[in-house]
Amino acid sequence: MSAQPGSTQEPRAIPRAQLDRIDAYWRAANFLSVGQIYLLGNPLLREPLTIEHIKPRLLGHWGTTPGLNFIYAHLNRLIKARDLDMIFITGPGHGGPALVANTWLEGSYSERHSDVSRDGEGMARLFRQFSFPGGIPSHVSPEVPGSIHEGGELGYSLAHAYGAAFDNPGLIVACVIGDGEAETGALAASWHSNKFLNPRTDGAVLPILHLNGYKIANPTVLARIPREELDDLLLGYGYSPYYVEGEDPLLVHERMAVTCDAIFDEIAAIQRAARGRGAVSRPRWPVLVLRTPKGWTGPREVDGKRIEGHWRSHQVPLAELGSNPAHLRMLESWLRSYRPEELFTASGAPRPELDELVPAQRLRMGSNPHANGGLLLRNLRLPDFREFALDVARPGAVRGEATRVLGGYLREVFGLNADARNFRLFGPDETASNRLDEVFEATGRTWLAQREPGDVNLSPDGRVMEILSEHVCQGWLEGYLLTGRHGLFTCYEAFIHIVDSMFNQHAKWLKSCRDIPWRAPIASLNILLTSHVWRQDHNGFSHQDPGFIDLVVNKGDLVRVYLAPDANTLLCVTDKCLRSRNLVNVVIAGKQAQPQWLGMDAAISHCEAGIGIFEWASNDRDGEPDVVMACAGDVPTLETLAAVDLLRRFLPQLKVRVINVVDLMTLQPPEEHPNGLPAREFDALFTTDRPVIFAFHGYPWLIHRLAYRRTNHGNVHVRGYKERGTTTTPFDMAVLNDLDRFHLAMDVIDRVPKLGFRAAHLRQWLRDKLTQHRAHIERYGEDMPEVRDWTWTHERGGV
Ligand SMILES: Cc1ncc(C[n+]2csc(CCOP(=O)(O)OP(=O)(O)O)c2C)c(N)n1
Ligand SMILES: [Mg+2]
Repeated sequence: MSAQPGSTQEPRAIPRAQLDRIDAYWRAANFLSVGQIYLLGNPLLREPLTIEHIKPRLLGHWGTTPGLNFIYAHLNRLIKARDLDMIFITGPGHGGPALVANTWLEGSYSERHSDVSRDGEGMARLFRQFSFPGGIPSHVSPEVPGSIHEGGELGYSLAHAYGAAFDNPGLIVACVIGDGEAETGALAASWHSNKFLNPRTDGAVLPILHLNGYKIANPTVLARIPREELDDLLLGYGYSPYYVEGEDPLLVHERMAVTCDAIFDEIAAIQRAARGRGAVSRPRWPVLVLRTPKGWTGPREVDGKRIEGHWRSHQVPLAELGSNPAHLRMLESWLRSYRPEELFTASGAPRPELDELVPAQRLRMGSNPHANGGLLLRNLRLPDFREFALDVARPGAVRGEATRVLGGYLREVFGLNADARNFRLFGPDETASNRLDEVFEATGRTWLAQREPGDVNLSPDGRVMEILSEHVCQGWLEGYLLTGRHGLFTCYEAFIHIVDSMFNQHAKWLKSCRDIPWRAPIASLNILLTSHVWRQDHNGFSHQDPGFIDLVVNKGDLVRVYLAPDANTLLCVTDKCLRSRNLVNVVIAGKQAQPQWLGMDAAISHCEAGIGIFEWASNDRDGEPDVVMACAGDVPTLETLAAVDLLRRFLPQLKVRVINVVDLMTLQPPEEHPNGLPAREFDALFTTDRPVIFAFHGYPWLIHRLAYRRTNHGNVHVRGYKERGTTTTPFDMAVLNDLDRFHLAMDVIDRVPKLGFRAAHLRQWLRDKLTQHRAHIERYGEDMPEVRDWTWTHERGGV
C-alpha cells in the first residue's frame, strides 16, 4: 500500500532495524537537547545526578524540540536513501537545542566549532555553552551550522524557505512551521508562494506543519479545527496534505517513514514531469502535517499537572530542581529513559550505529553550502551605470523621473545575469507604479497561477516577484540572499513599515554573522523606497510616512541610508548597493518628473563623498556664508534650491552655502558610523556658528539624533515631515509641513541676525505668497504655475 495524501498512513513494512536506528538517533538527539537545557556536568550520567550537575538558571524551550529532532532524523534517512540536497528551516527557532544536537551528532557542529568536539569532552562543552554566559544563544542562531533562519520572531519560515528554493532546482527545502507560527499573518500569506515556484527551474519546498497542539500558554487554532477543515484549508492553498499522527514512537516512526517516502516520490514525480517537455504548470505540492504531542517523551506529569502533550512543556518542564528532590529524580529518569549508554561510546562519541544515519559529508544538513550562502555567492555582472545617465547640461536644465531611469539600468542587470539566474526584483504589486517597468523588456512577473488573455508580463520564468504581501516579499528576498544570491525590494515608503520587525531580525542576523568567521559574506539587503511621503498625489495621508529610516538607523554601522536628489545620483547609489555585502541599504528616491541637478560626473563625485556643497547654487565662495542651507531628499532639495533662488534674487548680498546630503550616515560622528564625516570636515561644511536651515525628507528629529554631537548643532534648524498630510497638491504638502521654499526663505530671514528689519519687505512678500498659494490651489486645484514650473536658471556660481 502506498501512502495517499489526505489520510493518516497505516504502518507498512519498513525494516524494523531501520526504524530502531531512526529511534536511536532520535533518542540521542533528545538526550543531547535535554542535556543542553539542564546539565553543567556529568554529561553522560556516569554518576547519579546531583544538583551540582545542574545549571543554576534553566533557560530554553523543550516543547517543540522532540518534534524537531524527530523530523531531522527522518529527513536524514531520506537524504541518505535518495542522495538529496536538502536544507532544514526551523520555524519554531526557539527549538535551538534540537538543531545544535543534530548538527553535533552528524559532525557538522564540531567542524565549525572545533572546541566542541564530537566526544565526551565536547559533549560537556555542548551542554555548558547553551544559553550560558559566553556561550551560544537559545535559538537557531547563525552560530548553528546549516541555519539560515533564527526563528526567534515567528512567521517567516515559509517565505524564507521559498526564497531559498528559487533558482535552486536541485535543492529541497524542508520547512518546519509551528502551529502557533501558522497563525501569523506572514505565515498565512506565505502558503501562496506555491503560485510563484517554477517546478522546472526552482527547487522544492516541503512545508511540515508541526501540529503539536500548543503555543506558549494556549492551544493552537489549527490543532483545534476539524480535520476536514484543515484539509480544506491546505487544499485551498493548493497543497496535497499528508498526515502523520500518533504518540507511540515506533508506530509514528513507521508512519513517518512510509509517508515521507510517498512525499518524496511525489516531489520527484512533479519535478520529472515539469522538467520534461511541454509548458510548465503549477503542481499541487505535498505538505506534511505532523501531529505529535508537545514535549513528547518528556515528563508526563509534574506536581499533578500535565506536561507532555500540553502547553506547559513549552519551556523548561522541571523548574524546581534545587528545592524539590523529586524533580531532580524525575529529570534523571527522563534523561536515562533515552538509554544514553546505548547511544554513546565510553569516550562519549556517538556510537557507529548512529553514524549509519548520518548523510554523506557534503549532504549533511548542517554542512550544506546553501545554508552558508556566501560560499556560493557570485558577483553580479553590472552594466556601466554611466551609460544610463540623463544628460544634464546645467543644473535644472532637464526634467526626469529618477526611478524610470533606474528601470533601464535594472533591465540591463537582468539581461547580464540571465544565465547566472541570481538576481530578482521583489515588490508588492508596484513595479510598474514605481515606474521601473522597463525591466519587463528583460523579464516577466513570476506567475504560476492561471493566466488570461488580457494579462501583461506574467510568466512562469519571470524574475520580478510581485505578491501583495510586504512580509512575503521581504521573506523571499531574505531567503534568496541568505542562500547566496542578489536582489532588490521596492516598496511604497509608508508600507515598508509592515516589515519593520523583519528588517530588525535580518539586521540582527547580519550583526551576529560578523563574529562568526565561517559565515561567508552575503549580498546586502537592498530596499528602494519610492512613491514617498511628499508625492502621494493620489493617496494622501494613509500613504504618507517617512519613519522607516528612523528605525533603520538604530542598527548603526550595518545600515546605509541614501537619499537621491535626482536620477543620476540614484544610478550611482544603486550600483554601490548592488556591489556591497552584509549590509542593509535603504535608498529613497522619487518617481515623479522633476528638475535634474547633477550630470553624471558630478553625481559620481557627490555620491562618493555622500555629502557636499552644491557649488553652483552657493555664492559664499569669496567669504564666509551667512547661512547654510542643507537638504536631503529630492523634494527638500528642490524646495531648498527654489528658496535659495529667491534669496539670491532679493538679497544678493546674502552669502548662502547649499549642502546636499546623499548618504545620511555622514551626519553621524565617525566613531558611531564608518561613513560618518570627521569632525573637522563637518565643521568646515556646516561652520561652527552660522545658522543651518536643514530641509529633510523625513521626520525632523532624525537629523538632530544623528548630528547632536556636532559643534554647530545648536544652530541647526530642521524642517521635515510633521505628520501633516492629506490628498492635496505636491507643493501644498511641502507648505503644510513648513518645508516649502517660502517658509525656508522666511526661516533664513528669521535666523540670520544681520537681516532683521532689512528683510522685512521680503518676509512679508513671502508670507503673502503663501496666502496666494492657498487661494490658488483652492480655486484651481493645482499649484501656481510659478511654483510648478520653477527650475534653477542661474549660471554656475553667480546670479
Ligand atoms: C512574532 C512572535 N510573536 C510572539 C512570539 C513569542 N513566542 C515564542 S514561542 C511562541 C509559541 C509558538 O508556538 P508554536 O509556533 O506552535 O511553536 P511550538 O509549539 O513548536 O513551540 C510564542 C508566542 C514570538 N517568538 N514571535
Ligand atoms: Mg505548537
